Parts: sequence; C-alpha cells; structure tokens
Amino acid sequence: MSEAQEKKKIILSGIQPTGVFTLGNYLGAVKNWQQMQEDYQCYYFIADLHSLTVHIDPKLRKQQSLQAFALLLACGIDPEKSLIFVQSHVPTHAEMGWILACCSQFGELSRMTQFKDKSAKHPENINAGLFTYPSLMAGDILLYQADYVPVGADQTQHLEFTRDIATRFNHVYGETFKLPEGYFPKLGARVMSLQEPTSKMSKSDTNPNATISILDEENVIIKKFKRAVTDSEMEVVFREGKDGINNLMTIYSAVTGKSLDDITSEFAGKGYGDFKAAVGEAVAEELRPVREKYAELMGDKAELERLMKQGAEIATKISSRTLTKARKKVGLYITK
Ligand code: AQP
Repeated sequence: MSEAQEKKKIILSGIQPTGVFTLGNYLGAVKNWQQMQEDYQCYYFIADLHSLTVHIDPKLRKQQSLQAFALLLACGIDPEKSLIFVQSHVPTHAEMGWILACCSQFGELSRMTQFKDKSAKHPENINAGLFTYPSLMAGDILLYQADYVPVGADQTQHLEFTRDIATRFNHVYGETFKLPEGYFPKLGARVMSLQEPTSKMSKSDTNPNATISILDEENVIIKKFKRAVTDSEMEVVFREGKDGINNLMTIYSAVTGKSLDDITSEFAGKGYGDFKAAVGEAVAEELRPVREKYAELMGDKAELERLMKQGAEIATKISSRTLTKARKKVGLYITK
C-alpha cells in the first residue's frame, strides 16, 4: 500500500462466504467496492465468523471461503490497492466482538430485524451468535477506525447500532473509536429474486432459477432471465406493482448505464421476450471477465493462500492498535 493510499479516508465492508456471489452481491456491493478503490483506502474481508451463525457443512464453508476470496479478486479488488483478508485469520475481531458484546444491551440486540428474520428462517438454530452478531460486526468496523461503511437499505440498523456502541464506549471509557458514517454508493442497485421479485436475491436461496450466480455460464444466465417472473401486461415501464419488470429494468440499467426512461423507449412496442433476452445477454457479457478471471485464480491455490496470509498480517497489525487501546481502556491487565 502506498503512502498516498494510506492518507485516504477508510472504507470497510465484508461479505459472507455463504455461497457463490449473486448478481445482487455484485451489483449491490462488490462492483462498487472495485470502483471505490481509487478514491478510498478500502478494507474488504470475507466474514467467515459471521457465517457460523448459520449451519453449513464445514467442508463446504472452507471451500466457499477460498472461493469467496478468489471471487473478490476476480471482481477487480486489487491487493495492491486494497486490504483483503479473511475475518477468522485476524484474531482481533473475535476479541473486540466480545468486549463490545459486553457493552451491548439485550434490548437493543432483540430489536435487530436481521435477528428476527434469520430466527424465523432457521427456527431450529436460534443460536447466541445470531443474537450477538451486531457486536461482532461493530468490532469489525471500529477496529479499523473506518470513516465509511457502504450500507444498503437493509443495513442502516447495523450502522446505527455500531455508532451507538462506539458512542457509549467512548463516553464510559474515554475517546477510543471513530464514529463511522454510512456511504451510499451512487450506483448501488437492490436486486430482487427472479422468481419472487418482492424478496431480495440471496446466495443461500435454494431455488437456482431465482438467482444469477456470478459464475453462471452465458446460456444459463440467458435461460434464467427468460424464466423470470413478470406480469400479464406488455409494457416495459418502471411502475408500482410491476415488481418483476422493475427488477429486470434495475438490473439492465445497472449493467448498461442506461436510464429507466431510455430502457422504456428502447423496448416500446416490443414484447417482454425481447427485453428479457437483452437483459440476459447484457448480464452474461458483464460477468464474462469475472468468470474467466476466477477460473484462472482458482488454478493457483498457493498464490491465493499467499495473498490471504499477506492480508491477514497487515489487518492484524492495523487492528491490534485499536484493540490494545480498548483493552487498556476497559482495564484488562497488560504485561510489559
Ligand atoms: N439482492 C441484493 N441486492 C443488492 N445488494 C445485495 N447484497 C446482498 N444481496 C443483495 C449486498 O451484498 C453484500 C454482502 O452481503 P452478505 O453476503 O454479507 O450478506 P447478505 O446481505 O445476507 O447476502 P445474501 O446474498 O443474501 O447472503 P445469505 O443468503 O447468506 O443471507 C452486502 O453489502 C449486501 O447488502
């Protein structure tokens, strides 16, 4: 990392290794992460500790963590410009998470919508980690004294929680953490399921037709868009109640840079079939370089591991400064 990079404002974000990234992860997050590298000092991590809140076959988790790391690189995150690491490789996260869990109140954790949603989705495994993960997430952010955290509409509550905990800690123990601000990317798109366009597209969705994986082959992508749920009208226009079409227009706009009005004009008088085919082709074209780069990267596991180790080393060094400060502030005994 150059000196110029170090002077830039810090942005931090993570992604869980719960499956191959979807077009939603890509258009809503990772594509923007790649663009932010020029203007900010970016720290990106694979949130494998967070993924433990949901049961996944351990072999699969391990494999998906390596894949997720390679996917970030394939999406253009450059280890020369940004810090990329795996959360569990940096032990400061778990310790800071515990310190902050002890500053988090039961009531505020109970109000987190993600806890309510995930408990409803996995009633057989409502574990304590699912409940306290906002404290771990607050630690992820505060350890690096991040200036900004990119937030989607579903994540503002986490940022508020982080700011509340940081304010409380600073008030009780003295100035320790920088209060992060939300960063709202200009081009952030919220991508919905292709089969149920009122729910967001998710990696862990079990219906393969509902999601576009960023590694899907061109013909698969085109087929999935052909099958996307729309409505019984004929007009390609962004309007309340046309969830399926609105979603396809959002995707097409994010990939081509065309405005919604231009898209309506482009497909005036044409049927949904033509529109769906155009969206499929544009998305397949956008993802082609990612797919190719990913295949190349996965062919050299030793290099991926070298980059993982390099990232972990730098992240440990940076985050240890804040952790040591916090340890001292709360009165943990530190030997000389
Ligand atoms: N459908 C989406 N549209 C736009 N952005 C999205 N993100 C996720 N889905 C969409 C953004 O991707 C980043 C990483 O998300 P994550 O993996 O940490 O967790 P998530 O939001 O729970 O993503 P998934 O795909 O839905 O994972 P699972 O299925 O494991 O729960 C975040 O910035 C998120 O906003």
